[in-house]
Amino acid sequence: MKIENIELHRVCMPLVSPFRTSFGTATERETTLVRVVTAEAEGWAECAAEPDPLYSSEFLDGCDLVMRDHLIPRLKMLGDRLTAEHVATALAPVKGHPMAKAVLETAILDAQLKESGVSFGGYLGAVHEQVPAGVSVGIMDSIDEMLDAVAGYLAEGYLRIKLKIEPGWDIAPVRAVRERFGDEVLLQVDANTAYTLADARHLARLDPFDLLLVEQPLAEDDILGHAQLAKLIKTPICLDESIESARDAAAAITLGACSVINVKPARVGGYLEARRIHDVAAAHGVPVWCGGMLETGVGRAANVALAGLPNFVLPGDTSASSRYYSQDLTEPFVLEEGHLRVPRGPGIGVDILPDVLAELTSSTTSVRF
Ligand code: NPG
Repeated sequence: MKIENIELHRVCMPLVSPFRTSFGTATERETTLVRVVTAEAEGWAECAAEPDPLYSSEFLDGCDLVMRDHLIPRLKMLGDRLTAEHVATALAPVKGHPMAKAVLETAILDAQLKESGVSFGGYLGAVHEQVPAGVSVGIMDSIDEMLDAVAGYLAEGYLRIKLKIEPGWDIAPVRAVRERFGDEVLLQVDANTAYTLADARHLARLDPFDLLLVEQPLAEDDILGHAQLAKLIKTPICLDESIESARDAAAAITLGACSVINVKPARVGGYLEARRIHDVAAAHGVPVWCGGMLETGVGRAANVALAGLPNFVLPGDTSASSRYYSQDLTEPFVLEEGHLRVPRGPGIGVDILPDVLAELTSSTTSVRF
């Protein structure tokens, strides 16, 4: 494939409500959209990194810099041999930076699939036309406020609730949701690394609430700690931040550190590695689900396609556009009886709305090939 040009568009989107996790509160979502222009098509993807390196070591300005000065020059060296399948190998000498690598690979894959008329779902091996949608509920100022939010999401049709937790906001919100909405609601919690193994006895107090899983309770590099914790609590442990590759997934499963995996393509360097994690987990009988990073319609489209693969058996953080944005960058993803439809058009299968993009863009950088 012959690339003519790669552009980086910095955009900032207001969130419909503040989103608080154990590592901070977001009121807007800033991202870099990558546009890859070829003779016959253009591919789009969005960077999942946040402005500050709090979820992981990557951050948005760092991603832009590493793309411009280190990653894109290596892609240029491939010339016409450049395809999405060659991107990871070409970029491997650059250590780390999975989110920066992922956005480039994804934009190139989008352009490539648009050239050949194949959808993301078709390329990745999706077997479902629609996927069940869960919703992630941030930490709030009061239990009542949180219960109102959960009531609203359940009324909209969301099929699974994920509560963000941290020390001081864990047992009480879970108990309150169970008391108000009953045992039938699919419920899970996400700690974003906020606990240590010394909290095992406290985390065991979640056991009676029949949660689907507790996500990333301990530090990302504490695989052994998760394996030990798994012996001390009954709630299944799901890993997110700890899993950056299929090799990580195989190791964590083998060591008993997790029995569920949250697959976020951005965290693992792209959709090709995400699919390998899906395959490794499936081979071990470990279910996976698709995580989210507050994506606009651009990133959501590709995530929904991935979530159509057979071992994505739990509802993902694949919410409707309206969960985060009153105006999305694409036609909005909408809930249909608790599901999102997997786009069927070529590539990611959704188009950017040019007027919205223009309004939200603060800067554009162009690199000629
Ligand atoms: O629905 O897109 C979504 C967000 C789901 O809670 C969510 N994401 O830790 O998984 C997470 C969290 C997150 C958001 C992480 C933004 C990093 C950035």
